[in-house]
Amino acid sequence: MKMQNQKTNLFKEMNHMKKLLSVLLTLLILGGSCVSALAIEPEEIAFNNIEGCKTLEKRLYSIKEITAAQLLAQTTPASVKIEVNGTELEADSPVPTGAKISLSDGETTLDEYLFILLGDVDCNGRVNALDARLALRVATHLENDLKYVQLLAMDVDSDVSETATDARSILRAATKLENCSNWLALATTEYDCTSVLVVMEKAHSVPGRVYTADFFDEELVESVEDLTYIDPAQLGSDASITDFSKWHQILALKLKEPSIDNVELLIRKLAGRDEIMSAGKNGYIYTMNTNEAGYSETY
Ligand SMILES: [Ca+2]
Ligand SMILES: [Ca+2]
Repeated sequence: MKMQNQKTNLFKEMNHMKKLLSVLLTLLILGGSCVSALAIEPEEIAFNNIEGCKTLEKRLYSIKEITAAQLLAQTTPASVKIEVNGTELEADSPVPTGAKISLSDGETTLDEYLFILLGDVDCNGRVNALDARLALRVATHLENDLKYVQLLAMDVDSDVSETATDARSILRAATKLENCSNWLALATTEYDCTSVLVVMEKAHSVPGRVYTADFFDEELVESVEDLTYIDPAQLGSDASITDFSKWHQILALKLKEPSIDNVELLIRKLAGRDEIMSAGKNGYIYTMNTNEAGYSETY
């Protein structure tokens, strides 16, 4: 009996030691990851201190032509690699739209950023008249075969569409007529990316009409919220509401997986739809020129 008790005590003791050991190990592991996180926190890397450069999520936007050496010299403390199509960029080469910037601690990759030189549509690291010409061809649908990153470089007013307005701005910037600092501010403005705002065409704007996610895009959209819902009891009491010829239904499409990439993908997918007058980023302030009903259509 005494032996049994001793054994039990020994087991208890061993279990206690095991628990202590596992706690110590956990602390060591946690401590280790804290140390490494502190030492090489990507957010502390000074991209945003580079004049004319700013990040939004994993994109590094620039409005200044910058060489690989200049970018490397100003990016500390992590070690940085700048690649274009898998080849490391020469030090004196201008960093083009589409370059991949990898940050590492010398061994493992910590983070990757996509470089976008706003206005550099042809991806050569310079903004000039050739970019404006290409942009105009895209805006007029003469050119449809651009990579996604080229669209990001062309959309200098950040409305998620590539238009003649963008092309004209790029031409003005290329000829030094336009100060493009607002491009950077627009491109890197953080916004609520949980939903996309949609303004329906009048013919598809019916008070109380319920739209479902699959009407828009069942892969990206989770649910639809009608921001213009009108209480049926109010109908008939207010002439401005019942005059449906001047009425647009405004919807918020909630995304299944909120991200700036998914917001932009959905807006681009909706762009060609006849039922939709416009689709835009949620929370963006923009004004439409369809103010026929006499109310301010500023959101
Ligand atoms: Ca260019
Ligand atoms: Ca645009």
